[in-house]
Amino acid sequence: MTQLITVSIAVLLIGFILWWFFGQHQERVADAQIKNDEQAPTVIVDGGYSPSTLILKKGVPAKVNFKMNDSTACLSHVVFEKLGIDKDLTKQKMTQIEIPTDQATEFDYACGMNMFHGKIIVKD
Ligand SMILES: [Cu+2]
Repeated sequence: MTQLITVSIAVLLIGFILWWFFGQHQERVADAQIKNDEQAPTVIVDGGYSPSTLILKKGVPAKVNFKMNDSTACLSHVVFEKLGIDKDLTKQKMTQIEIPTDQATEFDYACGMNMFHGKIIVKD
């Protein structure tokens, strides 16, 4: 009986470790909705970026809203290196960032410390 309990706990523990390492870091990809010839998707900032990969339609003006649900200093800034953008997300609940969609490309962004990463893909 004791053995059975030990084995059960071990299996649960292994399952938890697997979930922790592989489950949590699963990438979420989302397509932006187009409304009135504009796309204004929302990225939720809470212990990371959700969705971590956002797909925008090429040629449609895009403003990405970063909704700040995180209170740690780590995620307080969002940095788009390629665009020269470094925004403080803690000033307001929602921060709008304009993303050029004139050509198919990818924009990587990160928190101010380059620990959390997200990606915006512009494509046809
Ligand atoms: Cu950070």
